[in-house]
Amino acid sequence: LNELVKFCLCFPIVASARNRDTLGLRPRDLIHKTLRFETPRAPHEKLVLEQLVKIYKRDIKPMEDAYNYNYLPIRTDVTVGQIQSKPIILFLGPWSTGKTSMINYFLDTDILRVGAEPTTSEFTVVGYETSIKNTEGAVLVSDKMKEFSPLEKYGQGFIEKFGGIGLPHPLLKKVTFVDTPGIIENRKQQERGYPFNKVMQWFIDHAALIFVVFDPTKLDVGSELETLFQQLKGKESQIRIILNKADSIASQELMRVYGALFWSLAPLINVTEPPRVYTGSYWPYEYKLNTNSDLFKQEEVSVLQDLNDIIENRLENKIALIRQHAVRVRIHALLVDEYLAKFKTERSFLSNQEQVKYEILNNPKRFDIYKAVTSKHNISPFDLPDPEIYKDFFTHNPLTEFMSLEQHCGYFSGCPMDDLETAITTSLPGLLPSVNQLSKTEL
Ligand SMILES: Nc1nc2c(ncn2[C@@H]2O[C@H](COP(=O)(O)OP(=O)(O)OP(=O)(O)O)[C@@H](O)[C@H]2O)c(=O)[nH]1
Ligand SMILES: [Mg+2]
Repeated sequence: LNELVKFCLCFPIVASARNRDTLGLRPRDLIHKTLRFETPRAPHEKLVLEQLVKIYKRDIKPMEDAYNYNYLPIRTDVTVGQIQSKPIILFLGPWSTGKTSMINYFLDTDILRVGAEPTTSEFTVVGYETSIKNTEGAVLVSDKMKEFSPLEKYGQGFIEKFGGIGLPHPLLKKVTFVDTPGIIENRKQQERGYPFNKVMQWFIDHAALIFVVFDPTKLDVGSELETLFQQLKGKESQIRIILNKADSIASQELMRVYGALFWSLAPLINVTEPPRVYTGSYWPYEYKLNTNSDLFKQEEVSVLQDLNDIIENRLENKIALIRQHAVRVRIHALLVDEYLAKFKTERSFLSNQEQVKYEILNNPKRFDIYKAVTSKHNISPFDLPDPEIYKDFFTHNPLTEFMSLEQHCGYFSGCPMDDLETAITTSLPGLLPSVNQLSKTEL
C-alpha cells in the first residue's frame, strides 16, 4: 500500500478543469452541486455530539452496566467512538463491479487501486486526514475510544486485511467510505483466514448507506451473494443497488440486464420494501457515444441526493439511533427486574431455589413475566425479545446476582431508571431543535 501511495503522490491525477477534456473526463459539477461539500462543518455539530456523549454516559451506560446489557446476543452495541463517528457509506458486491472506482470518482482521486481482476483484498476505511496517510488495521482497532475498536474481536487474520487511507477531501469531513473485497463465488470462507461474513455483518449493521454494486456483464447470483443478501435483510432502506458500468452496453441491452438483475435478486429481496436500484457509470470518464447519457446523469443525481440526505440528516439519525438504543436498554432492565421480582415471590412458596429459577426461566409465560412488562410499562409485545434469549442470558449472568431497579436508587442520587426514562422522553428529543436550527442556518 505504501508503494501505491508513493506512486500516486509522484503522479497526482486530480485533474484541473483545463486538462479534464484532454483526459476524456466528465465535468464534476453534478457532484459539487448536489453534495455542496465545501460548506464547513457547522460548529454546533460538535456541541450536539458532546451532549449526546454526555447523555449516553450519564443516563444510559449505568443501566447497561447494571443489567449486563452487552451480554445480550441481539444488542446493538453503542460506544462513545460510535456516537462521535461520521456516517459510514459502505460499498459491497461481486468482484470487479467498480466499487473502488466509485469511491475514487466521488473523491476525485485514483489513490485506491482498481483493476479488471479481483483487486481490493482489504476492508479499507477512507477517512479525512489533512494529508494523504495510510493506517494499519492494528492501529484502527487499537484505540478504544474509536469506532472501529469492536472489530478487534475478529482476530489477527482480519486485522491484517483491514486498513485505512486518509485523504484531505472535504466530503470526508462529513462521511467515511468503506471499501470491501469483492465477492468471489465458490471461494470457501476459511480461505480468507478470518470470519468474512461476521466482519461484513458488522459493517452492514453500522453503515448509514450501503451501495451494492453490480456489473451488467456478470449477474450470476451464487451462494456468497445469497449469504450477503441474507445479511442485508432488515436494512432495505439503507441499500442502494447500483447497476454500474452502464456505459459499457447498449441501451436496449441495459433494459434487458436491468430486468435480469431484478429477476435473479427477487427471491433475496424483501418485496414489501424493495431497495432502490440505480444505473449509471460511476467512474470519471466521459460517457461513450450512443449511450443513454441523460439517464445516467439523472441516476447519478439521485445517488448523490441519497448521499446528501445522509449527510444532512446525520445528527438526527444519530440522536434517533441513541434513543432507540436507550429504549432497548430500558426494556432489558425492566425484564430483568420482572424476572427477579417473580423469583423473589415464588421463592417463598417453593423451598428449592434452583427449581424455582429453572421453572421461571423455562416458562416465563406461565409466570406472566412478559405480560407484566407490556402492561405495566406500556410496551408493545412486538418490542420484547424472545424468551429463549433470556434463558441463555441468565445462564451466563445469574439472575440472583442482579439488584432490583429499586435497589439501585439512592437518597440523593435518585433512580438510574428515572434518568434513563428522562433521556428517552426529554433530553434526547430535546437535542433535535438545536439540530434543526443548525440545518436551517449552516448545512
Ligand atoms: N466501462 C466501465 N468500466 C468501469 C467503470 N467503473 C469501473 N470500471 C472498470 O472496472 C474494473 C473494476 O473496477 P474496480 O473499481 O477495481 O472494481 P471493484 O468492484 O472495486 O473490484 P474488486 O476490488 O476486485 O472487488 C476496472 O478495470 C475499472 O476501470 C464504469 O463505470 N464503466
Ligand atoms: Mg475494489
